[in-house]
Amino acid sequence: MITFPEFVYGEACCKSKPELAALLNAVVLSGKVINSEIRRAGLADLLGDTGDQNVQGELQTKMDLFANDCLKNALLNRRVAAGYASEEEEHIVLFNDGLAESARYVVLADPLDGSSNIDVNVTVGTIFSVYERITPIDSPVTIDDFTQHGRAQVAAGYIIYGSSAMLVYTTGKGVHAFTYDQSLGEFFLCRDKLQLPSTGTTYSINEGNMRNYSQGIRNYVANCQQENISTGKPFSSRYIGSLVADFHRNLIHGGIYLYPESRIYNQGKLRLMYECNPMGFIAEQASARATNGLLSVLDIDPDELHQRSPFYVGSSELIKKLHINLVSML
Ligand code: P6P
Repeated sequence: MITFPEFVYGEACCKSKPELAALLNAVVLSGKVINSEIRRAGLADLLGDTGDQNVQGELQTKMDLFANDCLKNALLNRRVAAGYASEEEEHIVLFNDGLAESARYVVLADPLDGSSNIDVNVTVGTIFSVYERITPIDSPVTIDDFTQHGRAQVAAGYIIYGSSAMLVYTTGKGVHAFTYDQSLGEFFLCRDKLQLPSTGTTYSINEGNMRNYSQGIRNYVANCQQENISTGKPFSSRYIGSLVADFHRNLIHGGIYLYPESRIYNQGKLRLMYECNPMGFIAEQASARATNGLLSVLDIDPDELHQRSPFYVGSSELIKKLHINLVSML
């Protein structure tokens, strides 16, 4: 029974970077608090919307704001990060008290991915991404610290608030999973060096938007619905409306998640810096793939903090077949 702190401080890369281990512990602490509030949201007047919109023009739920403040304050109060950016913050947040500016890392997050599902008790999650700042220590962070290539991430992960709460993360040395024991208030290691199966028979896409997708996407989905040569069965369609939940299922059983560009979202809906890149880092560390239909999302040159990207993530064989469909329609 290894706890998360024991595991992360024992990781080679964290032995040389204790501040990174401390930062990840702060993220996990906020996950424990968010988990607790989610499970009592209906009793704590935390369901529903705030009536405001975030920078994305999406309705902000009360839990979006709670999760964002929880994560931001956990990082600021421990001075383990020099700055923060998230789906719920229009601009980067500078932690500009003296001690925080000496921190080496910045954190980007989707504090509560899939939050529109909260009111109907469907799984949601916190997605986080960590970079070493590129601006001088002891100076205020700038946007350049937050728009680095996805390959520059030093850590990424998610906390999924499902039938059980789980933490999945990587620091570039494999993907490790922990299950939360509510009675002990601790995350315990349940799987290390997780590998996402190279193939699978599940696809996740919002089929209600099918008319808005490219012919290549429609051809790929049609192929999934045909009898699978090796299994003699068609794929199963599973779409939860929560990236973390769909990704986590595919991490365990194999499968593919697709959020293509469309007439509604001409650059795709998901945000590159705090949804695609962290999930892409985890995917590649688990021998899977995460692309925008052409190249790994980790190789996309970021232009701005909240930019969107088409996003395809999952089993390497399924992504390869998708690319064949997309290229054949160019
Ligand atoms: P749609 C949640 O808002 C999210 O970012 C992902 O978690 C989820 O997979 C997707 O958007 C759902 O979007 O347009 O299908 O409702």
